[in-house]
Amino acid sequence: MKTVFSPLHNRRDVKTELDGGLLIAPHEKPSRAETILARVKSQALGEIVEPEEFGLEPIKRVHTDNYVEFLENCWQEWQSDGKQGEAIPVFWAGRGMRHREPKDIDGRLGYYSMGADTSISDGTWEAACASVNVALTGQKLVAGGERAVFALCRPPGHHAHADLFGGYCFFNNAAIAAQAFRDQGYERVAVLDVDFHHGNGTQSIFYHRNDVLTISLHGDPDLVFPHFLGFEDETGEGEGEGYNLNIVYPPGTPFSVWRQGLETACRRIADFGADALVVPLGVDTFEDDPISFFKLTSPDYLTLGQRLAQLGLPTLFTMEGGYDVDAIGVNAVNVMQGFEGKA
Ligand code: OKS
Ligand code: MG
Ligand code: ZN
Repeated sequence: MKTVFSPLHNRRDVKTELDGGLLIAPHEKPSRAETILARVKSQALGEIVEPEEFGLEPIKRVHTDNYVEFLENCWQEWQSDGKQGEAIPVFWAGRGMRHREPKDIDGRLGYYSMGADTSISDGTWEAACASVNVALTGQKLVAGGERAVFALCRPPGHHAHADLFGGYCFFNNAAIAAQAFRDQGYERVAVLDVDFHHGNGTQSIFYHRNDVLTISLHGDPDLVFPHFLGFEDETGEGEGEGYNLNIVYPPGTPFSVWRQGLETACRRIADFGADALVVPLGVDTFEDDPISFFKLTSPDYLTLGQRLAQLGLPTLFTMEGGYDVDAIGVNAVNVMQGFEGKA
């Protein structure tokens, strides 16, 4: 299997994550991608290709013009304003207030975000664009006949809405790739999000549509991020009714339970008659993940890959979460090797 990788991911290297009242060293750090890449190489998974440049047009099929413009200029505006640290949103439009974009950078940061966990600094824009190019290059390779491709995206994307960043995400790589499949004539695209967290951005982007089926397996949002979306009664709206599926699990969930939801998801994708599959892949479902609460083990990722391959679909994997850096390479590449038949 080919892997798409851009060294530009390392331009995303913030020093702060607001967590538990402290500015900690971010969980979402450059060594994550480098460790996965090293495992791709040591396992000789396949060719490693650099992304092509696709520009902003495919991004704007999913994200709003104003949001894209905000992200491009945010760091410059923050600095021009004389701020000392990294750009962190601290104000939001609460209930009863106006959802209206103000001029001030503090106001705009709140308007375009869902949390204060994701700081912005120099290089965030460049890395986020490179991450989209990684996903779109993978999509192009799959559309060109590759059975499956691993888009080693960083920063991740599945929390990003059409006009919101947060949860370490800026552009929704998986949604942009799914839309690219649609724009190239694929009629029905399935997105199966196996990251520990709800794929709220992807759900939101396609919530009113029946041409992209969105499914996410995740930790109960009553207990974990994103807190305000991802419940099982969210099934889609309008034309999209019945085309969103959330499968929610409690703390301590082992693979034996998690895989039952995977089975439900795979049957739904087969019924849907998908002609392409995008898999936002997080390995923060791992038992030793520092911020999550599922109990998957390294061999379980081989089984996951095997089951996804049985769908028989052209498949694009986009890398999402996973914060036990010691295990992230083995776990992510195990999915690819399981897909290719390794037991
Ligand atoms: C804040 C924790 C915020 C969780 C962000 C989730 C990132 C992720 N301390 N998404 O898939 O892995
Ligand atoms: Mg998920
Ligand atoms: Zn995650």
